[in-house]
Amino acid sequence: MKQTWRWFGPKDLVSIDDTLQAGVEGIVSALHHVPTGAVWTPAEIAQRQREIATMKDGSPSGIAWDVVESLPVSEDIKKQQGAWRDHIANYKTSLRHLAEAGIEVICYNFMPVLDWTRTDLAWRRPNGATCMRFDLTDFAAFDLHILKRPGAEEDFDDALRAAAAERFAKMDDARRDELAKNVVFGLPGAAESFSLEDVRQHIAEYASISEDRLRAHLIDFLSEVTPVAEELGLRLCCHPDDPPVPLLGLPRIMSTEAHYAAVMVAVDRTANGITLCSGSLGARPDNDLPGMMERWGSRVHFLHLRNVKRETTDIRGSFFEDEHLRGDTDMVALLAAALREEARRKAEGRADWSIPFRPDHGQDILDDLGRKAQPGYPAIGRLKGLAELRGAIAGLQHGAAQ
Ligand code: CS2
Ligand code: MN
Repeated sequence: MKQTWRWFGPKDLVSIDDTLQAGVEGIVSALHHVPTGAVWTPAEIAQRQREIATMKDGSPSGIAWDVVESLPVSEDIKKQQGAWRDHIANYKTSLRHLAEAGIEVICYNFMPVLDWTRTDLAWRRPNGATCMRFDLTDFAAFDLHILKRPGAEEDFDDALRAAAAERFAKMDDARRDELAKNVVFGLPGAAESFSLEDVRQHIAEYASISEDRLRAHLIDFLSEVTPVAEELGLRLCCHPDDPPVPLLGLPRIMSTEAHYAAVMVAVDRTANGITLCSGSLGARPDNDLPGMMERWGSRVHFLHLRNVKRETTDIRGSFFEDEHLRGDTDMVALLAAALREEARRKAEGRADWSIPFRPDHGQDILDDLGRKAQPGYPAIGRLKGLAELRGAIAGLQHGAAQ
């Protein structure tokens, strides 16, 4: 398995030099500054490749841009409105340019409006570390009393509505502002400028889009771009919904194994693949991550290894981002399934036998506390996660060799 690391570009507080000391073998990056829907030009792609290939003192880093995360899918494509056909044409052009640059793995997601959603970006653990957390009562308080979304009452039962009202009443203004900022933070582009009115507007535009319709739009998109990806030798991989439940009245279609199965079967080509994110899917007790890897491994082109601790047994509940080998996902079993998949691919002679993975998020620990890196992306917590995963892989491989 190839040990990769997400790098946000030259503005990232964690440098390429840092990643080398973490033992990273490849980089996951994106052209975050290019507006969604526009073409990624060969010049922009080449520039990012040079940035990754070079250390601060100008010497070669020896690592390359292996995975694109994300080549984003526009809201117009998701809704099939406005410029969606142009955006699909541009997506194909960007794929061509990426293939010409030698990049093969392309991650994207199909979450309407939102990317990931949390209520706390720095929730204190008993040992002083901080992590990201999703608290369902806080989230309901946001939806019902801060966003005041029409129809929100129907999403929560009596007990949860009462708990949310009580929680909201006890929050001071600072926490109310912070909660709104945290929830909105995971919206693409939201860090700059997203008012609550903007959020309401974006949500309202999905009023007539059911889950089935959104799924049909994803399948239409994939029917267009997968053959192009295949011809170019690329592998597309869809990241799951995070958390994997409907939120804010928006349809969600990539939250479970059944959701993935429907889309994998509808466009049944290897180039139409999966980003198996154990941190996202693991927030639901009915998602069996090692089993999904076993059953769908041949279509998994990228792994996000992160662990969450669920705080209830409900399908939709509170959770926090735990250390990589703690939490509710059996990470060693998931790694073992991934190694078995690699062995199968090798036996079949597949050129893509090596599956890239990244430690996904990490907790803030040691000197990263208060350092204000991108939430979820501190240097040391991810380094620790990667080191633990590397150790588990070495143990499994050693065991297999006995
Ligand atoms: C990532 C996602 O930071 C994260 O949680 O796993 O934001 C991911 O990059 C996108 O959803 C992929 O399109
Ligand atoms: Mn992920």
